[in-house]
Amino acid sequence: MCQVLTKRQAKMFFANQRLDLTQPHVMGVINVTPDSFSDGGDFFSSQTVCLDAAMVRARAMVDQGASILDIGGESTRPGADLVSVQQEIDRVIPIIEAIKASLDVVVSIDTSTPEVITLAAKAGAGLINDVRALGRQGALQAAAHTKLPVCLMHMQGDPKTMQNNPTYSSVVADISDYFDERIKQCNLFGIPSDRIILDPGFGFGKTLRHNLQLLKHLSVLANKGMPILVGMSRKSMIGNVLNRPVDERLYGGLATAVMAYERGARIVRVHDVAPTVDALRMTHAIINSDA
Ligand code: 8Y7
Repeated sequence: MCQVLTKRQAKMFFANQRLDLTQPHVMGVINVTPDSFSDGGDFFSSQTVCLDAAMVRARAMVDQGASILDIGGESTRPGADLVSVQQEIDRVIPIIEAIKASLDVVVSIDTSTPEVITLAAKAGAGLINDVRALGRQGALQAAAHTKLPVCLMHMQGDPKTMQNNPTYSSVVADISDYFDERIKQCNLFGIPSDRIILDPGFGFGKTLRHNLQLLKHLSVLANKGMPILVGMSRKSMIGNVLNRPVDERLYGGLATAVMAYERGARIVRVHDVAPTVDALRMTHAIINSDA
């Protein structure tokens, strides 16, 4: 079991909300894209976002125990269409505003775009979740200016080509080195380490073997002392092991969530909130029992 966060690191402020990261937290995925991998188009009708449908999903996830909702307007699936900055803004800002107006939950903005980072923070977002680890021009400055926590995710290559024969000398050590470099950059631009969350980026430029190795040895990354976030829900690493289509990966996904939590992850990004909350509450009770 990993208890790697100090008391100070265990409490993190997400805009006006504080989360105790000694406990497991479930982040529910709300994709406002027409083309995301496992839930694209749920809230779209003739290319327009359906705010009401997205809010029904958001409310259900909060009722089921999600403490964070991750709002994304740009699909990072291999080969997905590029969206313009304005399109991304039009997709995500109304839903952030609607959630903040009626639900008690941390809103995470899944974006790499500096303009979206700035506007999402103004609309009430409490976390910046960037699969490009603030690597786009201007993203570090924009994120620093918001004073919000950031999740730095590792990706090898870019979404179009990342699954073409990804290679590492050692996947865990390489990603650890990558994080050290990105943390240094964040610090230089005014994002202190106590506002940084790390995510190894399951499925982003990784073979099945790399993904399994990363999960098995996740505690190496957790030992850096920063909170770890993981996203494996419905991903092909589950599909490839179990030979199951995307809508039959829940049970496999629960196994990954439990193992990640036991190895130090504190935020688990999922599509299926209720079952994951139960699995992690149960795991937490066992780990913290004095028997
Ligand atoms: C992740 C993510 C996606 C992940 C973080 C999908 C936006 C692909 N995956 N963000 N986003 N971590 N932090 O299948 O693993 O959900 S999109």
